[in-house]
Amino acid sequence: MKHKLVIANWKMNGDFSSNFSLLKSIVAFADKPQNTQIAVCPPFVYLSQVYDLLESSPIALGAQNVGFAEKGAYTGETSASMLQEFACQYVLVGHSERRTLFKESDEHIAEKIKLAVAHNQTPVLCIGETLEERASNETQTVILSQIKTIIDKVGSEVFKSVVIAYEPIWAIGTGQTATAEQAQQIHALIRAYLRSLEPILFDEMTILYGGSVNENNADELFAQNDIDGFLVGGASLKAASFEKICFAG
Ligand code: G2H
Repeated sequence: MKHKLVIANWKMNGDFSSNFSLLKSIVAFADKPQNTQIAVCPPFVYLSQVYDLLESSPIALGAQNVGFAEKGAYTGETSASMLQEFACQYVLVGHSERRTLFKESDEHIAEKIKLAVAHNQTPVLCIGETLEERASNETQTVILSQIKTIIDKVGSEVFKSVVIAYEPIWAIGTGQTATAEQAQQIHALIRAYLRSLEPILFDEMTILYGGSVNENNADELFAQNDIDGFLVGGASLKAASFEKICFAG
């Protein structure tokens, strides 16, 4: 049975009360799905609450973002060393919402990855193509160039610690999921490309799928050879849906 990683990306949702109920449900089933690591990425202000509630559970804590500098005058930012104090194990970087809405550049993404790795966190690098790029047959070029750009900036030794999340932008929060075949095709492409670059260092890299994953499509997606798990947004806010996704396969 292949190992599975399922990361809940709560985005800008939640409050003390709903976080409490949701986590209570997740903690109750978290040790049951076999070979599965579950992680939860709440908004920053709830890291402390979630850290306390996850104590002694097998669920890992993650952050939705991290600052691109170690410390200093960066109003509104949170550093990798601060996240380390909450034992954050995963950090999302380069999510399309951050690239698009907050103009996050490849330079910043690379710095975030370096800092996260230096603080023992696993960066989850999100990549994906737009609908227009897919329509004009540019998906492969776009995806591979997003990966190569970051490898060139951080170096292979750092990049080997990255988890990749393939999230076609047209499938994010739209209810329109890539078919299992479409997702597998890109995951296989990514894996082959990584192995061609660094056969040993990149051999075991984890590649997640994200974009409208739900309780109905998770089984078929996870059955694909090169899909190692999921980055889940909307469906991670509903305990019953998230549970089925964690048990997928
Ligand atoms: C993609 C995904 C999680 P959703 O952004 O990162 O969100 O599952 O709501 O499409």
